[in-house]
Amino acid sequence: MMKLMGWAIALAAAALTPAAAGAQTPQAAEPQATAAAPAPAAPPADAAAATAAPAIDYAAPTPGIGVPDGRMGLQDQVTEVGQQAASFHDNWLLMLCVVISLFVLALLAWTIFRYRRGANPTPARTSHNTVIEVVWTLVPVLILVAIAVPSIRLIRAQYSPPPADLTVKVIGNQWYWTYQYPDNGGFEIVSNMLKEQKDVKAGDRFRTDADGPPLLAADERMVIPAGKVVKFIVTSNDVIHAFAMPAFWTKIDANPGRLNETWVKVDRPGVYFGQCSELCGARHGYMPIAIEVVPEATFNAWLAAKGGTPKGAAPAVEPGAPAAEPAPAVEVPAVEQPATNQAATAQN
Ligand SMILES: [Cu+2]
Repeated sequence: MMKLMGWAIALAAAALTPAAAGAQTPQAAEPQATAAAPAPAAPPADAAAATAAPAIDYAAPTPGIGVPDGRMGLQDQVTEVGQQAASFHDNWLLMLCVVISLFVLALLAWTIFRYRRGANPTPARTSHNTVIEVVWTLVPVLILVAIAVPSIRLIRAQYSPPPADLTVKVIGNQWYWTYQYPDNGGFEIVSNMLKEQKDVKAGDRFRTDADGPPLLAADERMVIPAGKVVKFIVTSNDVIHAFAMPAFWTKIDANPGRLNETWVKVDRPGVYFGQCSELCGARHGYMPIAIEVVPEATFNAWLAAKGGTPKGAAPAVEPGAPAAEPAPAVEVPAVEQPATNQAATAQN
């Protein structure tokens, strides 16, 4: 009985592993209290003064959503797959583990007390009991089936994405991320961690609380539209990195020479933070991922500011709709991304 229940628990734990992998260890632990930015929609006031001003007003982080806040357990999930997975983990797997563990503990305690030598001087010589043997075989099988069915359903949801509205190619580099938008003219965003004020030269841009927590804030965020299916093609330029965004239930390796694919659909506008999650060298801990989810009009404005175009811009005029409006006026002129990653070069 014990042995089989042990196997059942081990298998349950194995089934749990992908779920646990989605959880983020809040590595930037100490700054989280200070990361609570005032208002979710407050634009970073000082951004304009910086050398690399973002093309749109970035959202300030919302405490507790998309930002690690030191709590135990999973971050609040903002994708449907993430919500399913978190619920599967919290309400089913974890509960099952607790119930099985308590049951085994109770059996153990009962055996120790009831059948100790003092209370039971002549041990029974029973060696077979058909009913119990059938039960301890069938019950674990049923438990595993009860885990496997929702688990496989979740895997199917994760790996059979709906048709993508947008594709972003995510490339890991030592030690920063680049994001390419092949559907939108193929421009590229270079995203570096924002340093603290004490670590930069006078006049250089540094992190503020509106940018995000220390070690998680990035100078350029990946911007994606809200409510759209976004496909991430993930690869690397050098060593293995991993593209992880805990609030999206997304974690996938970035392998040089290979393309991995994952997808998200986020309805809630805002900024979300993740990190490279594969030990990739000396500055592994300094290549955060910041994703800004914005309404589509803002996304198009951002595209225009980056020199990109909406997907299928020219032919895509819906019948009956007025001629495609030009992207809303953007004050910041379109600036070419520098060919070299100066910030990364400077810090490496
Ligand atoms: Cu990395």
